[in-house]
Amino acid sequence: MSSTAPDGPVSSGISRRGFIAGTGSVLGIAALPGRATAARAETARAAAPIASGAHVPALVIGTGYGGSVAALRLAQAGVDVHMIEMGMAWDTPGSDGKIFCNTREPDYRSYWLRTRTKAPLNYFLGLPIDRDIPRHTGILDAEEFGGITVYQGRGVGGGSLVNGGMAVTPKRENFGAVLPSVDADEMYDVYYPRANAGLGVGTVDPAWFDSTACYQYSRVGRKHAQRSGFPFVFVPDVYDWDYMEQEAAGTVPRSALAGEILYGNNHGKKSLQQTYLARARATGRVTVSPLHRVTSVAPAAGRYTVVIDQLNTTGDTTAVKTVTADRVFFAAGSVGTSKLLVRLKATGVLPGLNGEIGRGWGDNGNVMCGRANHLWDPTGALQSAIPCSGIDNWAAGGAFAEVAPLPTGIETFASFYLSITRNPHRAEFSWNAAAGRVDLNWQASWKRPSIDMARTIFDRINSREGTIYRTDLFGVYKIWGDHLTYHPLGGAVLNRATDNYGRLTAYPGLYVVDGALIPGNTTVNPFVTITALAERNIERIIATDL
Ligand code: FAE
Repeated sequence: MSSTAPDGPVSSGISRRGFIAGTGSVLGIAALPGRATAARAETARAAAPIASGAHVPALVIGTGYGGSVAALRLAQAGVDVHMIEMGMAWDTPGSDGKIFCNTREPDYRSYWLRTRTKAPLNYFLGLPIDRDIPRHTGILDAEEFGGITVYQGRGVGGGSLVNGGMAVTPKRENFGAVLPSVDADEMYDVYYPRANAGLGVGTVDPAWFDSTACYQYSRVGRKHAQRSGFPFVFVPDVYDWDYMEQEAAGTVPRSALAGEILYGNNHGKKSLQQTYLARARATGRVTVSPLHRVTSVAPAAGRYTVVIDQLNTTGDTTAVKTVTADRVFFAAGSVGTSKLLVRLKATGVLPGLNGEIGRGWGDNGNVMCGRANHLWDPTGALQSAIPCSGIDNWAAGGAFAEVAPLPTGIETFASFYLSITRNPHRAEFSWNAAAGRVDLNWQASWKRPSIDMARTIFDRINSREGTIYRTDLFGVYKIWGDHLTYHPLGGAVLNRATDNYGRLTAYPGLYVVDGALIPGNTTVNPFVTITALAERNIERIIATDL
């Protein structure tokens, strides 16, 4: 599998219909690129990875939400952008003809440089389900710190490659706690709508939801929530809902209905590759270097010197490149950006970064659990891997719970949930000089408040339904999946580590544009807020700094 290959035409692994659907909603709000622009886009796609000695006006570290928004808007403003991405391009099918592997059959494509899978839900019926795999630059990183495993996407598209696509705008009354220094009116009038349009967000058709076998598990979740008096809400998603209906009808290849999610969706999901990044590339001004990892950013005569390792697919460094950039945008995700900035400050490369660097990191209060239903409440052998609903007990109990799938392909009689909770704990990244790495001081016991908040929902449901918690999903007799997060946030918090628009003010031309800006919690799933904040900040930066 050639992993550095540039993007080709729509590959056989992604259906043309799915691709067009994916880009269509975006192209609908943007002018179609003209022939000259399209030709330049082709040139960008064919471009070789960045060369040592190159100079670029804008260098973006990472290709997730923050990076993709920054790249698109800079390019539209006439700035040439080079994006550096440590993960693979994910544009070339493997020997099975598919780009991504299935959640039920993880192979070399599944994990980032591991020799054994580390499934978030790692037991079933009390038995461990992890298996050996070849070490490869796979798509999902399970990065282990002392007290928590942080799951992140690796590749062109960042977290959008592996996530559930749940695209949730926080309730307005909760926004003040999410980003206290940001004008809520502007966000809800301008930037959240812009982000939702750019991401191609949609909601399941309620009539289809009520009739399809693949959301039986969600309907059971609704029944149980409502009988206990909790508000049940539909949750928007970037999955193409028309495509999913066709999957259910058997007229197109299945993705969500074939259990694809954690290791990528071969069809249906509008990842950033199909939305923001497609538009960015169509400008002809954006080039991407996959399998390149930034290791240093240092000031040099009014510019920045950026050191980059080129990787092969077993994770070895095959070349070290040095380039210069007028501006550098840190978009390596909450963990990636925080680790870089903390190390560069502590090792004297960027000593002027302020004391807030590395602080304010939170897990968005993530905690998982399952409930064992009665035999008359089956949740279905066929489950869409894309969640579409939640239980909102934020105001009363500090928890918002996704009704999540267990797409095992067999009837489990289980209801499964990922809760986002108002966990008050915040951790700090620090440089461990002896070990030569960045540590995070999160404590495993800090999940206790999250469990208590999730219990405000599920204790009541269990009591009403006469059901119990599953104890076989996270170990032997272990109820709570409290060892992980999917939603790392913070580490370079807005208006503390940066100014109120993400500028690292000690170093003009350095910016943070990703989830590192958000102080630990978004009350709901985070990527719409990350996208909207990036839209707000880059608009200001383009207007005033360029
Ligand atoms: P992110 O998307 O993580 O992108 C950072 C990129 O930078 C990655 O591609 C990295 O490989 C790359 N990178 C890191 N370090 C370097 C370096 N040194 N040099 C070059 N490249 C580098 O950042 N959120 C939702 O809102 N809804 C969901 O349904 C949802 N489900 C999720 C399910 C899973 C399994 C996971 C893991 C996450 C989920 N999330 C969900 C979280 C969401 O994907 C995440 O908040 C965003 O992706 C974060 O966006 P950023 O732009 O901050």
